[in-house]
Amino acid sequence: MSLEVVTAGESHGPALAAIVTGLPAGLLLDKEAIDADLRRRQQGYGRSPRQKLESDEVEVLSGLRHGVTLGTPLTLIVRNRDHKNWTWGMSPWPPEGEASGKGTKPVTLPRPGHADLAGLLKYAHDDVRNALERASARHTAVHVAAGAVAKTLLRGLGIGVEGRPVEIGGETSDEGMRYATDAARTDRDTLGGIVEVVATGVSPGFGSYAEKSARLDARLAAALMGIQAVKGVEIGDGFALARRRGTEAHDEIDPGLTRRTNRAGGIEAGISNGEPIVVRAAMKPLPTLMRPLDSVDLETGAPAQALVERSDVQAVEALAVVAEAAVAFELARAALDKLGGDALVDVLAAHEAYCARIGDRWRPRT
Ligand code: EPS
Repeated sequence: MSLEVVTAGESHGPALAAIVTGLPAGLLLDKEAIDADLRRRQQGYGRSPRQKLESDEVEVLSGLRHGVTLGTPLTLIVRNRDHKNWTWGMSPWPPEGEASGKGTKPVTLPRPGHADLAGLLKYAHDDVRNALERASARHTAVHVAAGAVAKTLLRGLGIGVEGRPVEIGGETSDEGMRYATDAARTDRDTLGGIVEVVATGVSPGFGSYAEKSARLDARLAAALMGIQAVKGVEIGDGFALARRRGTEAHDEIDPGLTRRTNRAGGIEAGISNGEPIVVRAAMKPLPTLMRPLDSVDLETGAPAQALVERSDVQAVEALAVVAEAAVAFELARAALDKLGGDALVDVLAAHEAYCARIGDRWRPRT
């Protein structure tokens, strides 16, 4: 059984949920470590006032007993504290009593760049809210919880995964990123940026060229493109490779099987090659704008300005945590595809035997 996750939940609904299947039994989880990643995702310099309302914390409904996985589906829940302001507007059942709180009036002003218009047309909704609630990046919270579980498994295999912002609003220094965020806030505008995720300690041989769906680079790209607002992904030197000659583009192999460079970003032919895995994701500026773009009022068909709501100035630091979780989840999936095992002890034994076969230098250093 492959490692998989499905999630559910609306941004202002009662809760977000993730069901993770295919985890081996015997993995010791640490609630504090999962909550620490949830907190990291909420921090960041450009976050919206919404983050003052939320203090994300994981709850587990199944698949875990006394902190140890059972090898059965693991259900993770993160509650939306803001739901208390939307109990009428986001009531799962027909609401009772007078309309009160938020979300009581239909949204008819689609924001360019958000799911609003295409989602409304696709699902035959008459309230944009029915599209935007699920399209919102809010549910990245449960993906981060699932990623924290994946990181626990990876740590046992000697693999570390870390994400960080490398560019915000075109600026690459810490100070420049803050300055750009402040300037955009003053101008009541939003920014995008680029994050980088590096995974170290990955043995060669994760992923496969046998099928395109098994290629590790394809899976990482899909996982990262699946995150809200991501418009580009590159692996290793990525797009820059296209502008180089072959003699300047590849990573020469030394007798000890080490590489002098890592232009491939640790993946050749869809398989990890033992070098650090390096991936980057590009995020567009957030589409909820305080200075709205031109749109149309779907109720009247007349030209109008798009919906104005509270928004983050930028969420690139949050994306770094979400991208880290996505990469960790895909690496854990590739590791379990390679090593199998219903129980963690079997996974670890298979990894040990595999590392012994390909050479001692690949043994995890934990
Ligand atoms: C989001 C809009 C904002 C963000 C939200 C993602 O939410 P709201 O509409 O409630 O102000 O704050 O992100 C989160 C709530 C979060 O926890 O990351 C969107 O439209 O994608």
